[in-house]
Amino acid sequence: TKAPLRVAITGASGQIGYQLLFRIASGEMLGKDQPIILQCLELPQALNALKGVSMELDDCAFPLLKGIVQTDDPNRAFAGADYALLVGAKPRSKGMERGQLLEANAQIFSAQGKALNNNANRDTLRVLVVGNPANTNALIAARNAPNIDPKRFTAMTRLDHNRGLAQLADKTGCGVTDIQKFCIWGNHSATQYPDITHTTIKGSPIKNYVDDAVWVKDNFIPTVQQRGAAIINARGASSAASAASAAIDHMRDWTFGTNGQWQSMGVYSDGSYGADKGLYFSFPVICKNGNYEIVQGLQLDAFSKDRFDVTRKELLSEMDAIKHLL
Ligand code: NAX
Repeated sequence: TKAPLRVAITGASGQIGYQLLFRIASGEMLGKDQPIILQCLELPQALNALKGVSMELDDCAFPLLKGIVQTDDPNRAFAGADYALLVGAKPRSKGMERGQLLEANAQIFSAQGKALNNNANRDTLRVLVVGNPANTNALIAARNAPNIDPKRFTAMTRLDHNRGLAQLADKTGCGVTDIQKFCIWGNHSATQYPDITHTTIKGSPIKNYVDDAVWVKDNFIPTVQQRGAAIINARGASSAASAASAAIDHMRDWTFGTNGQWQSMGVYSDGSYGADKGLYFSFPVICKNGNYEIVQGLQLDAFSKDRFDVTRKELLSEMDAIKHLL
């Protein structure tokens, strides 16, 4: 039998945490034969709620769950961590400006980056930042962890990717697994660029199924970009189960591979396609042997280049707003 892996989750008693913990504990992220220890971080005022969640986890009698740590100390939560899902973040409060939101989160993620650096299992660690602004939070955490390879930090755009697949499946009447070579470029925000220019369906170019540039520009792209807001309007709360599902997909694929298929991940930019080196930027990636690689050699048309630049500039401006903390 395998030794347990340590999975740290911040914001563990929040809405996404409540959807995430049970699926991780049941083996959906790391496999049905992989024992795990959950290491949950929460704010002091949420520790009581976390205790309740932990009681429910006990009550599921998950065979793979070998322990639950409940703490408000990042050093304890990240001790020996093999995986870290950074979900907890400061939400935008009324009247708060964008710069203030970036700053408040930069404080949280710089502290967590340091705690990861000092406590996590640096050689195996995989970090996924879910808490918004996810890409810039990943940048700050990574910069504050000088002894960890920056490629071990990632930001979540898999929910955006999955949203795009669902829209395309609906439009074409095909299954989501028939759709390949779709990707999200850039920031997890309304400037993200969901790109179908390379997409195939059942192996043939998507234009054989959807040949409607107006639908792509005026319907598909804004629907994917604005999906988070549409969920809030309908549900009265932000996406939680779908976000947790995407986080599981991201970590599972990073670990076990994508069989040559593209997925989207916010990763450390090596300068590919002109995305400034060092930004955490969503690219099409292929995962293999426990690593990911940015898909190379794609041609971006003029429309794609414009969209790419908008989201790239937004990420640069986010970095600029918190540069004093880097
Ligand atoms: P909730 O407010 O329900 O839960 C957040 C939890 O984090 C709370 O329990 C809070 O006590 C805790 N927390 C806050 N600061 C913390 C800190 N410094 N250390 C440890 N815990 C802390 O939010 P939820 O709906 O779960 O969303 C969590 C984050 O995910 C938000 O930032 C949200 O914007 C972001 N999202 C990101 C998505 C993505 O695709 N990247 C999609 C879904 C989601 O909107």
